[in-house]
Amino acid sequence: MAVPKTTSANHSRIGFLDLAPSQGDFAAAVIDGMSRPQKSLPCAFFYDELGSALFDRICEQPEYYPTRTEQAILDRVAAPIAAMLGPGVQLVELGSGSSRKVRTLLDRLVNPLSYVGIDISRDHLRRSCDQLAADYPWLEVMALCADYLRDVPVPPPQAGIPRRRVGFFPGSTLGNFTPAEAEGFLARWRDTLRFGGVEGGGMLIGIDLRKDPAILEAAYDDAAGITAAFNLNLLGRINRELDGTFAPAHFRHMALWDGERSCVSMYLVSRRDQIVRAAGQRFAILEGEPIHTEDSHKYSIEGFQSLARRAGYRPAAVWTDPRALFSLHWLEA
Ligand code: AVI
Repeated sequence: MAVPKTTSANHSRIGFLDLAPSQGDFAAAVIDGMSRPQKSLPCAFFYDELGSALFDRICEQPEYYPTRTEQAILDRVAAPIAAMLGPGVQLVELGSGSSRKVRTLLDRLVNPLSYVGIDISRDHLRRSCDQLAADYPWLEVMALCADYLRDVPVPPPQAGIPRRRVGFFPGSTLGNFTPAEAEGFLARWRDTLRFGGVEGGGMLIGIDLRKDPAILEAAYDDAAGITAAFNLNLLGRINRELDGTFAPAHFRHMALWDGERSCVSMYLVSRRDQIVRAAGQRFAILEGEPIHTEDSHKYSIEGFQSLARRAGYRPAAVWTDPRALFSLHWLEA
């Protein structure tokens, strides 16, 4: 973990706190994953500068329905949500990325006290929080570069004690954890959302729903090849940052629906027998051998609400779209 640094950007109401994982964590994860019988690379490392930009392009692909569907739900229900939350909220966005969807909420919330954007991709985070602070000059904005899977010390607003702390976790990113990890993660964040005994906190979270496997597999293997480029960029990142010798052309992208585990799994499949070096190690990879890179779990509404209950929340409201592709949940902490 890097030494925390707090700096103020050019905007008077924006702060920056750097708790980003170190390069050593990336190297250790690559060595560990590539040494397993079923090789794997952790999806948290997709999001370097290029990976974050590719993810933004995935969200615009016609096959990738989650982003626009969740945005449409938010457009419809942001006003009632804002009325329910009331004034004085500290809004904490997990994996804030380009901080687009949160604007729909910020436009409706009554005098929110502060916004904290947490993301692992430092420059992307800084740029989007700078832009947010410029567009919402009355708002206290904190950019927190951190891995929100770990314990993140969320600073209270400078402006005083919030009436409630609200976690905003859109995009069904929770689906990238196993259900057990998701439960543990929600339980840990529950403590953060109930900080200092402040009542009324909760999590507003987007969850992708189970559906026709053909729709799901297409969403993770778009015709324009953007998801393939996003997946292959993980190898490019290893080359750039860990002295890797991966030839991305020697791998192909694959996305498969696994009905039993209720997830779409992504792999990079080797096109030939090859020896690859990375982080000072050699790895032998066989033709046809898959390197697992990501699982994206899909839930039923009831299945997700049970998981949230086990994590200590009270599922208080859920909104969905007319085709029931996606769901947005309000979980009381
Ligand atoms: C960030 N996360 C929710 C995306 C998903 O749908 O699982 C990541 C992604 N992977 C491929 N396409 C999008």
